[in-house]
Parts: sequence; structure tokens; C-alpha cells
Amino acid sequence: MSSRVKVVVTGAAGQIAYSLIPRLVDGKTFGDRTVDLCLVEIPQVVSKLKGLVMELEDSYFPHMGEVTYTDNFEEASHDADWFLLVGSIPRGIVYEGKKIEERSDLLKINGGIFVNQGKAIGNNAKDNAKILVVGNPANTNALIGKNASGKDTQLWMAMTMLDSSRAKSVLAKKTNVNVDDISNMIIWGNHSPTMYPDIENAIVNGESVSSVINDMSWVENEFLPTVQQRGKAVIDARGASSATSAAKAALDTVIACENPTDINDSFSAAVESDGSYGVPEGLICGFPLSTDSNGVVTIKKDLEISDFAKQKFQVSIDELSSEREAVEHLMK
Ligand code: NAX
Repeated sequence: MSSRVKVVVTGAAGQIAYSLIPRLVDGKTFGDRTVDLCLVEIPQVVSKLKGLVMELEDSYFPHMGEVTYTDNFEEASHDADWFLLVGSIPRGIVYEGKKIEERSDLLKINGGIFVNQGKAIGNNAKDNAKILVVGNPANTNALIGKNASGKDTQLWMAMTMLDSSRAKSVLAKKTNVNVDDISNMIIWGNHSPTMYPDIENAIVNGESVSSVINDMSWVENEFLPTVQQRGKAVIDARGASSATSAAKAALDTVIACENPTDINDSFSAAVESDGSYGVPEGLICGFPLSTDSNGVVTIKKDLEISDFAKQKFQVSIDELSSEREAVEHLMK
């Protein structure tokens, strides 16, 4: 493994990035490696990044390497190892006079960005680059980007780690344990309210969480809606979408991809379906993932899914298929 890693972050002047960027260079996410940062913004706000770079310089990060900023993604993408694609228009803001609440509006506005970014990554980044799409609609943005990249050796992911962390938090409270005692918390499907957080495969101190809780009515009426609607609940409460928790989840995804996964555990992100678990090939879908000692990330295949879970998961698969249809014109 090289002693340096180059990380490109888009949406670098946004609220998630403000929490995310310093922690990329704090020596925890990439360990002892020197982290070169390339921060990307749209032309209207790129100059603000001067202030962020000043703050980074003032923060004393011994693992921080070269830090640059630009509004030219193509230029930024050269030889990069990691891309954290945060930049997009979030739900809840007013854009051209309309409050953006619907996924269809987000798809329209954000989809186009990912064609150009995908092409640049395919042409210029490292062959084994890893790309985490955070900007919503994350799964379909990743689908568009991956398709445009034309390179299968790079790993495209959409972030579902925040959903998994939210689910762990609810289950830890319910079973009166620490969040760290909950493992194998899988988010199947889309990063949207149709996602299926899988309580039956989740484990608390070696036992299935659903058998410890043993209350399917609580699962249906409390657990699932709480996790599925948490993003909206945060927007309603703070008047802005989740930021510091989203940043932490992005860092946790990077760490999960950079370090081998425990044999009894998995981590959550959406990746391209190879047909596993009956998901149509090519969809970027939330699966249980595992990283090996060479940093190769694969879908864990040996998990049982109950009929209850299959039914819920199918709703999310159908949503992903219809999102793919909606962006077919961007997939040429
Ligand atoms: P902000 O509006 O604070 O920041 C977004 C930034 O992206 C802005 O500064 C904007 O100028 C920049 N940007 C837009 N287009 C760009 C482009 N083409 N290249 C570079 N930069 C670009 O939003 P923030 O709260 O940081 O959220 C960012 C995205 O994360 C949103 O799409 C949001 O919906 C999504 N989220 C995804 C989550 C997930 O779990 N996958 C959870 C949190 C969040 O809702």
C-alpha cells in the first residue's frame, strides 16, 4: 500500500464537507498514510474554499499532505484513489422557486452532474479507485457515474452507512446496549424511505436482534418507519439535512473499505448488483459487504432473507428499477 492517498471531495463548501474534510486528515481514517486533498466546488462558491484551506492549515494535522481546490473536476480527478462525491442539491432547499422534496426533482437536477464526473473518473483516476456517492439520489447518481466511467475495476458505491448507523442506534436503545454491540446491520435497497433495515440478520452480542426483541409489531410500526424516515425527521427538526452524522457515516464507509471485515460482520453500502439475492444486474443496490485483506470489497452471499424481508426489499428494488428507467437518457 502506498504511503500517500489522494482524496477528491466535491461539495467541499457544503455542510457535510465541513464536518467531513478535517477528519480525512486526522490520522484515523487513513491511519499513518499522508492524505492529499483536492476539494471541488461549483464556480459560484469555489473561492470560499480558500477559508477552509486556511483552517485546515491552522489545525495541526501531521498526516495532511498537499491541499488544493478547484472548480474543475476533470483536473481534480487525475490519479485519485478516493472520491467522496458529496456535491449536489439537497432535499428541502428552494431551487428556482420550488421546494425540492421529491426524488424525481432531485434525479433531474443532480443526474447530469454525474455523467461528467463519471467520465473523468474513468479516464483519469487510479484503476482501483473507490468512489462513494453521498449526494442524493445517491444510488441512481452512482449508477449514472459508473455507467459513464466505462471502467469496471473501480468501485462505485452509494452511501447507506448512515441508515445502518441510525438503525444500530435505535436497536441499541431498545436492547439497552452500546451501539458497538450491534453488528451485521444490513440496509437492503435504496437510500430512500423504501430501504429495508434488516433486523433479522442484525446481531446483538452474538444473538439475532429480532429474537432478542421478539416483537414484530414494534419492528413494523416503530423500528422500520423510524429508520426509513429519519432523514426527513432531521430536516424537520433542524431545518437542514443531516450533516455531521452523514460525514461520520462517509468516514466509516472509507474505514470499512480500507480494513478487513470481521468474518461474522458486514458493512452497508450500495454497489452494483451482480444478480445476488435476485436483484436485477446493474442496479446500485444496498447489500451486506465485506472487505478482504487486499482491500477488495465484495457482496456477502451467504445470508438468509425471510419472506417478510423479501417482500419489503422488493419494494425498494422496484423503486431502483423505476429510477433507472427515469435516467435511461443519461446512460447512453
Ligand atoms: P450543502 O448544500 O450544504 O452542500 C452541497 C454543496 O455541493 C454546495 O456547496 C454546492 O455548491 C456543491 N455542489 C453542487 N453541485 C456541485 C458540483 N457539480 N460539483 C461540486 N460541488 C457541487 O448540502 P449538504 O448538506 O452538504 O448535502 C450534500 C448532499 O448529501 C445532498 O444531496 C444531500 O441530500 C445528501 N445527503 C446524503 C445522505 C446519505 O446518507 N447518502 C445523508 C445526508 C444528506 O442528506
